[in-house]
Order: sequence, then C-alpha cells, then structure tokens
Amino acid sequence: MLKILGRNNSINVMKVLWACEELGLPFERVDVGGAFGFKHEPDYLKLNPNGRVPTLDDNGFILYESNVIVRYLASTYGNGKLLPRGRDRWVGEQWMEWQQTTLLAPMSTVFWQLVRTEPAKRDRAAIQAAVQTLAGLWPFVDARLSGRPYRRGRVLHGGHSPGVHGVPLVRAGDRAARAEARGGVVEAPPGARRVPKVLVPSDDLTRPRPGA
Ligand SMILES: N[C@@H](CCC(=O)N[C@@H](CS)C(=O)NCC(=O)O)C(=O)O
Repeated sequence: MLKILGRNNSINVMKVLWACEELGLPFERVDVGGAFGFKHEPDYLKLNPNGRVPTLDDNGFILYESNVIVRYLASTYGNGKLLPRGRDRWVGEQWMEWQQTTLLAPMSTVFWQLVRTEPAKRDRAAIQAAVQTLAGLWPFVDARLSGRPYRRGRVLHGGHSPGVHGVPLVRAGDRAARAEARGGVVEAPPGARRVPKVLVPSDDLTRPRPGA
C-alpha cells in the first residue's frame, strides 16, 4: 500500500492526499514534520534529507516533492485521470509550476501570519506586502477559471495547486484571513470536499492533530 509520510495540516501533504482521493488510491499516512518532528521516524531524513514533508513510499520506491508525487501517482495509477493529454497537460503543468515558484511565497506569508501566528505577533507590513503581491497574482487564476467548469473537478489538473492552496484559508474560519487574502480563496472543488478527514478542521489550524 502507498505510504505517505507527512503531517496532514501541511498544504503539500494535503495536495498528495487529495490526489489519492481523486484517484481512488488507498494509502496509509504517518505523522511527520511540524510539531511532530522527525525524531520518532529516525529513518525519515534518510528518505528525504531536506527534512520536509511529504515523502511517498510506494513499496520501497521513495519520492519527495509534492508536485512530482502528484504527477507520479496520476501517471502510474491514474489511467488518464488527472493527467490530460496533449497541450492541456502542459497547461496544467504550467499552473503547478506557477503555484510553486510564484504564488507560494506570498501565500505562505499570508497563511503563516494570519493563520499560524497569534494576532499580537503578526507582522502587518509583511502581510500587506504579500497581499499586494497576491492581488496582482490571483486574478490570473480567476481569468483562467472563469467560464470553466472547475467546480466539477477540472481545476485539479488545470491548476489544482491554487485550489489546494486555497483550502487552508477557506477552512481557517479566520475572517481576517479570508478578507485579506480575498482573491486567494478559490472555492474548493468537490474532490477536496470528499476528503474532510484528511483536511484539518476549520476551527483550529494552529495545533497538529494526530491521525488522519
Ligand atoms: N517543495 C516541497 C516543499 C515541502 C515543504 O516545504 N513542506 C513543508 C510543509 S508544507 C515542510 O516540510 N515544513 C517543515 C515541517 O513540516 O517540519 C514540496 O512541494 O514537497
């Protein structure tokens, strides 16, 4: 069985869990990273020397980098699901890369500041700068999704990472986060809603929760 190593309140882990759900793949998951640390999985750093999550163990085949894991799962087990043919595929790849290389940094700032940092310790200037950057970026996603049936699932290949990235904020229950990251919240398509157990409950993202 597939084994996914990584705490379930990491967006990069969620992305992989979500892909498994979409593909109907059974998996087991082990809490590693974040507040769980790596000590209780002493071999983890041998598998992934970056000390980052997630890592996939597919019967001894070890892979890290969440986007690559998603691609691997889709291309190995998807029978065409999540991996469109021809140019559509490359447009999907483009959005995945864009999320990692362009969107991730300002989104992480907003997420960490508004969701994981208590109000008194927040860096308002950093939040403002990130929100300003994001205000210029999220309209690209809006334009791409506008008029497309992404709620029926197509967003997962056409730009699933922005969708996943929106999930922690949508579910954060933090009005400020939602308001300030407005435009950063892409409504989660049905695939994400089907995995409530692997996503962190909306009321508290500050503490890791053991078990999936
Ligand atoms: N490019 C990597 C980034 C992985 C990453 O930075 N993961 C974060 C969680 S989202 C992490 O491992 N943080 C340290 C920790 O959880 O201990 C990927 O996409 O898998």
